[in-house]
This record gives sequence, structure tokens and C-alpha cells, in this order.
Amino acid sequence: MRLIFALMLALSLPAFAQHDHHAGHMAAAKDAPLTEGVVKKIDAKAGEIVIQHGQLDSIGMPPMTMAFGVADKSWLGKLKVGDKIRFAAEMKGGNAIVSRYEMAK
Ligand SMILES: [Cu+2]
Repeated sequence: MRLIFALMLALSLPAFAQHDHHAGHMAAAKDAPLTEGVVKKIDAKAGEIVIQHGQLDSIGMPPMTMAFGVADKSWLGKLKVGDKIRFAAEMKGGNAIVSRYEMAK
């Protein structure tokens, strides 16, 4: 009985975290789950990429299309409009940036 309770508690924790939109600022970006996104525009001059993104719990954002900075400017030359990615976002200097990404299949 005690074991079952512990198991249920462990299983319920990730679901709880997903539904907490206002906390999560303490979560390390490295550990943030990857969110789906589609590259809509790349502005190399501004160092920005516009992404249509899904729910981003790491920065408390609902799905939308918006501009992000990037942790590594070389990514701007690697990504193309229409690319489907999975990425993690974090706030840096008041701006949302892509902290890491991978190509989605
Ligand atoms: Cu957004």
C-alpha cells in the first residue's frame, strides 16, 4: 500500500509541473522539456528567429508565433524557414532566447 502511494506520487509530479504556468522559472533550462516549433522567419542582422511555438512552460508562455534570440548565432545560418524543430527557451536580459534545439522528424 505504501509502495503504491509512493509510485502514484512519483507519477503525478511531472503532470503537476506541466500545469504550473507561473512557477518554473527556477527550473534549469538544460532540464526543460523540448517544445515543438516551426521556423517562420530568420533575421540574421537582428540575431533573431521567429518561431511558431507550442506551450513553453520554462518561460510561462502559451502557444504563439514570436521572435526569439539565440544562444548561438551560428544557428541562424543553419536553420531555414519551414524547418520543424524541438527547442528549449529561457529568458536572458529580458528577452526570450532559444537555449538549445534539435531538428524534429
Ligand atoms: Cu511566445
